[in-house]
Amino acid sequence: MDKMLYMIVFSALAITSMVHDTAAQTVHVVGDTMGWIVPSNGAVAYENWADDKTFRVGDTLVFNFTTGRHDVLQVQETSFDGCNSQNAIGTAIMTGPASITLNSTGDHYFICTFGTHCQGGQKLEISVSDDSTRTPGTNPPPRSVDGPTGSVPGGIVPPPPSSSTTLLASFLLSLSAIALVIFH
Ligand SMILES: *[C@@H]1O[C@H](CO)[C@@H](O)[C@H](O)[C@H]1NC(C)=O
Ligand SMILES: *[C@@H]1O[C@H](CO)[C@@H](O)[C@H](O)[C@H]1NC(C)=O
Ligand SMILES: [Cu+2]
Repeated sequence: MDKMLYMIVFSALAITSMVHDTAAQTVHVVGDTMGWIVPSNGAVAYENWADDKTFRVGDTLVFNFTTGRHDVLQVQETSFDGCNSQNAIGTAIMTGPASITLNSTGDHYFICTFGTHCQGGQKLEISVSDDSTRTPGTNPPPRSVDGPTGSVPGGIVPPPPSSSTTLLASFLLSLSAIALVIFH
């Protein structure tokens, strides 16, 4: 009977943490419908795009570009300013659309290494804050997709934590509480 009890408690905890995790991330489609291109108005385009957004650890950036026309490379600030690939962080992603999960806090810099695209303004600077800076006491926003398209490559957006999942989690939690009382 003890084994059963542990199993119930464990699944309840696992599901609860799953629900918690999926509630936190946001998918940001860089430039929204503009995608990842050389903007007609230069670098200000992506500055404006990033301006009113909050990026947090666990969020995903989607660089939407045509494979073979552009790429994405994360670099350090000096290379971002000078538009070169010298201080690269990792390797360039050549296949579009490219999804990049933000795993660390601080400033993140991305450029396109094709021709003079970066000089033309195809560069993105964002500041990533800690996941825990979400206002306590308020419900975190559900996993959502920025921008008007509402779709990600492949067209699959993980559903927001549904009330049925939450219900299942609370059901299992109550079940384990009951089991504790009965089998103790
Ligand atoms: C972030 O972490 C995920 C999962 O560990 C990994 O797949 C991904 O490559 C990481 N992203 C970056 C930009 O390091
Ligand atoms: C990427 O761009 C294509 C062509 O403009 C568009 O059809 C698609 O919806 C875009 N994908 C995303 C995630 O915005
Ligand atoms: Cu480019």
